[in-house]
Amino acid sequence: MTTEIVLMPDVDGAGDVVEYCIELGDEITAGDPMLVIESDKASVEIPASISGLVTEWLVQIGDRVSKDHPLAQVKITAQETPVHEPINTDTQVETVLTEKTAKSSPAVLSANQMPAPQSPVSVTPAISNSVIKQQGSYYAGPAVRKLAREFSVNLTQVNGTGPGGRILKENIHAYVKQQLIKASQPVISSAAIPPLPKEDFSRFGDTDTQSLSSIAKATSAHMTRCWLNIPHVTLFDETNISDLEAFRKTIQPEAYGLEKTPSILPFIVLTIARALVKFPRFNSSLHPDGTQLIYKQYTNIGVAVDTPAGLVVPVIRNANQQSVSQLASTINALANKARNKQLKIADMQGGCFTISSLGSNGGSGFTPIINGPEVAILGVGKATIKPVWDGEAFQPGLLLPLSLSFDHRVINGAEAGRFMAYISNKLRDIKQLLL
Ligand code: CAO
Repeated sequence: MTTEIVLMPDVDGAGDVVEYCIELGDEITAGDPMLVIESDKASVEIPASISGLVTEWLVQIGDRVSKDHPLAQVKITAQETPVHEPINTDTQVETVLTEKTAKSSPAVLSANQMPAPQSPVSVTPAISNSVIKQQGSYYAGPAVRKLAREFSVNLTQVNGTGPGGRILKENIHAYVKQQLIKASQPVISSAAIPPLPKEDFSRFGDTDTQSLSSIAKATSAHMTRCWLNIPHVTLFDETNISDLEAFRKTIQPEAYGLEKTPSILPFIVLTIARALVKFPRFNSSLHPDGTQLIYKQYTNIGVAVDTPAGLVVPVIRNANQQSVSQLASTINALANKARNKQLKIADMQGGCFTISSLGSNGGSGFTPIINGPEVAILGVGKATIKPVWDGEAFQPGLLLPLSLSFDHRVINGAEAGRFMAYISNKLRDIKQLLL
């Protein structure tokens, strides 16, 4: 029996040993991966050039190695003289480019970069066919890659929970399980959306991963569906609510059985309810086959409520038939139920139009996502005092920013403009709204 030394082949520069693919004493066959090295460009599996028993590692994890560095001692177990495996151009040595390299010129390792086998020591055969993963990078050992190949799993899609984000076998199992569950569920989006690249944030500092609440998960899936399925257009306006605000301040809440003065919101809800009657297209939904509009004969308005568990949208029934004080009381009751997690599914169903008011928090405008299958949503920003031209001079006015997102399959810009003008005028002239 003879002993031979396996040398590092030419892999286009030096790299660090990051993983042994086999144990000491293991029997290897020429072509089997022996270890993985990682350079600033790629992770590369180094295959054995000869068959035999690995008796000693000549490198440690973390060692920097370059061409001709001794890697391992191998005892040749076969009777005959060892035969160095010829270069097999079909052998795949997986090379995983880092993002840095992928963005610049990909360094494809080719057969003609490799040295010819030498005697008496063995040199790993040429790395003949590099497989370049262009969508993000990953780290995975050979056994994991083999398992991934068996399941036809694209490793760039798998979250690695091992050290430094390395992909483990259990990550593959979890991924396959997740895909099977997904396949048994209805398809969420009609388009094939390329995934965002995965990032290992721990490379840049400490991280803390927390699960989303069930409300947040549901919101995430619903918002994604709405965003992907509905062609949104958003129209902006500002309306002078100085009179409304002055009137609001005169309201004695006790006189109406209210705990506190109604905010601007019930006035906006009432305005929208009236607008839905005047502009019935805004109170419709597109039939799923896209050929019919379903007009609703009721004015149920959803109000987005921010709660510690996430965003929920309880629905005010027949808002057009309620007074401002009734609406104030209804909104208050629903918001309290929402914050105390007491809303029932039915409280959040049957809406025709949604209002998302960020006003008390701040922000001069935003583009709200339509709460499909509704066809429009009103975003309300924070009212601020601004100069308003009255025809002769600038006067201070309390201006309320409004943003109306509409489904452009159902509503065109001119209709949206008329809808916006209507609600702007009603909110500006409080008498018109209340009479
Ligand atoms: N500009 C300036 N002030 C405003 C305002 C606006 N647009 N909207 C409300 N305010 C004022 C109110 O008038 C009230 O003033 P007073 O104390 O003088 O009466 C004060 O801000 C507090 O209002 P509020 O927030 O308690 O009540 P609301 O009726 O305006 O809103 C609710 C109720 C439930 C909608 C709100 O608490 C909430 O959860 N908003 C968040 C909605 C959200 O997150 N939307 C985002 C969806 S997209 O992620």
